[in-house]
Amino acid sequence: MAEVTKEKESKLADPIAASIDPATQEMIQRAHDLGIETVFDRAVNMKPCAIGIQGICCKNCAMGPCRLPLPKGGIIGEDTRKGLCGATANTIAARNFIRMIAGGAAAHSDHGRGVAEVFLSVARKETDTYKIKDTKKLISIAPHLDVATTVEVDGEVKDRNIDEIALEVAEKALAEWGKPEGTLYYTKRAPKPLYEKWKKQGVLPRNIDREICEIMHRTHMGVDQDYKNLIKQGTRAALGDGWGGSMLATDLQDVLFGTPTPLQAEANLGVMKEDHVNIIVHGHEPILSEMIVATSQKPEMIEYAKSKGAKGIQLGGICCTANEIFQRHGVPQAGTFLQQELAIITGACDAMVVDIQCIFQAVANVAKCFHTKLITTHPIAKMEQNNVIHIEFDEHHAKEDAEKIVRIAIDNYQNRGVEVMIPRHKASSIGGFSVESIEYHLGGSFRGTYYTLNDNIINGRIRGVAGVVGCNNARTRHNEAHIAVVKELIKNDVLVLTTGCNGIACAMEGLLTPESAAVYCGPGLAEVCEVVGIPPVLHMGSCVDNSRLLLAATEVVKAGGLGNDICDLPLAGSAPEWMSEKAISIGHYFVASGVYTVFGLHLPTEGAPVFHNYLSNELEKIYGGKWDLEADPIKHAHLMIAHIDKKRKELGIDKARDRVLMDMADRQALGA
Ligand code: SF4
Ligand code: MSK
Repeated sequence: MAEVTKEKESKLADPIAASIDPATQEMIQRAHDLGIETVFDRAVNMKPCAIGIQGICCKNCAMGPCRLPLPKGGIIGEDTRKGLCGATANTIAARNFIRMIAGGAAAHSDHGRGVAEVFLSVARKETDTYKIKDTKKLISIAPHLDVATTVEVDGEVKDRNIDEIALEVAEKALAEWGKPEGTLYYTKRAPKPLYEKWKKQGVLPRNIDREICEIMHRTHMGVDQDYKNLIKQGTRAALGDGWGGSMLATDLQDVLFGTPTPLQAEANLGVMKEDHVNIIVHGHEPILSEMIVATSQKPEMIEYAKSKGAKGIQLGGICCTANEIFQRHGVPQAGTFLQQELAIITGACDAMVVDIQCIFQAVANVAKCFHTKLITTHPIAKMEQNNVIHIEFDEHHAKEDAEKIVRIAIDNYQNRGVEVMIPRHKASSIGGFSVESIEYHLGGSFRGTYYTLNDNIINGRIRGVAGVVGCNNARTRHNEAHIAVVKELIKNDVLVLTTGCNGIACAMEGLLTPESAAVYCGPGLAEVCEVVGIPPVLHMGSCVDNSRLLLAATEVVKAGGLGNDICDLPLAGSAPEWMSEKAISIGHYFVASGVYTVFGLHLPTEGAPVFHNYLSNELEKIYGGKWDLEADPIKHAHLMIAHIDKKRKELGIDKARDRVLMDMADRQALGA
């Protein structure tokens, strides 16, 4: 007789252990009270695979999966582990790692392709739904795609017709995904020494799609068996993301929807309003969210909402859609990646509208417990559950689609149950620091450079700059590492640039306000923030907008006084709570651009010590940047600070900082 196994009893997550955020804790408790399971509970009940987490499980052919656990006590002598085909742990970990890069680069770049296609439609005047909003940005990016912005007529140089520029930019940009010859245009935007390194190493991306495709080929059973050669292709694909697909996505979005400038908003689940129709927009592409924002602000829609008994329409964003509509419209950020189910559990979410990336399939199950309409909108991202509505969104019918979606939400307002519980917690925030607006705030428009920023780095008030980015991960306490790393950095006078869910976490913690500088910063950074009127943490947008960080670093190099290349700068990168393949692609293009990059949690390379060492030590000799790993947030921040100090020393500016940090008593003693 077959043995009957008793189903294991599910445990519930401890709300306090699961998150540092009080709104999240309240909602986890409410989920328990209502008997609704969330990601926090699933994380308690399902442990990750100990071999997979170290990157040493291969399932690239049907002779596997081949699992190569590290022997107890580590490798002593020769590493003899092999898969059935003979693949070593290094080969397997490198193949898995670059497949993650391929996944991440594909996600960013396919998003970018979608934007480029809409841009081409606009340039061809096939749609009037979207328009070119920022012609100044269009003219600024055109030369980087080899598109002329002037013409010579009868010996006289004149401005070229803007429609012609737009069309040529659109065609050249879209061709970057599949051009048969040459290399990506935007790689030439990098500092020259960096570009030359890439050229010498043979890692200049040929086109965006090809590098991703080649990863899938090389990692197929029995192709590339050399971890160094594999990571070289990973580098080429990651650069095709950072300096290709993502950078094009950011630029073309700015041209279509406007380059962000600082705006004020609020963040956390408390931005939802009980007496309003609440629409949560979740995912990544502003093509959708821009239209939802515009539609929900139309007077006839607000009137329609009032006719149903609501006082108005409240939009809120989750994940990078939150960052996109925050930085361009000041729409509040309802939460990070790990709060998506919780927004529905408030009972006040009348519709959740999703497109692509970072969307839990579980939101459909949670929505079943409430009146919430869950609407998928993208042809490549559907859900199998029968309570999900699919309204395909395309640029030719975008207005009608957006109106249909907003009406569904309004009509649903009256179907709410009695049990609405919106946490009261929210914080004020300022975001929208594009490369251009930082230049304006820190450099002054007349100078048009990052001069003031460099000056303050050289004189030591600002110790250095850190890019802190990335996701939440249910394997660690929600937002704890994000906030601890950022606070430790600003306490030590490191200016933080943030994107993605780290940006939302910082907003929820009140770190995106100029006032937070006096509370959390060291004296040098606090002084700069006070004088210039900026927050110590500058919100630079969504995941694709990590490309803004690359260009900001390039501007710092150009402004002078801090070396000739990104790897010379007192700069470090971090993803304290990463989870997505996109984070690996971002991490790797930062490393290959010369940035010392520290990840939290773990890296899926630890089971292959030789390959892991190659990423953490050897890559630096080639590109100037390297990977590091530290789960403890304070140690994590101090690794970054140590790197920044090392770079200050190499630049000969370490003494300046000692002078700035002398307190008044020291100065008086010196003067005596
Ligand atoms: Fe195993 Fe090699 Fe097949 Fe991977 S490719 S599953 S290591 S036999
Ligand atoms: S949304 S990729 S959880 S940052 Fe871009 Fe957040 Fe990470 Fe998704």
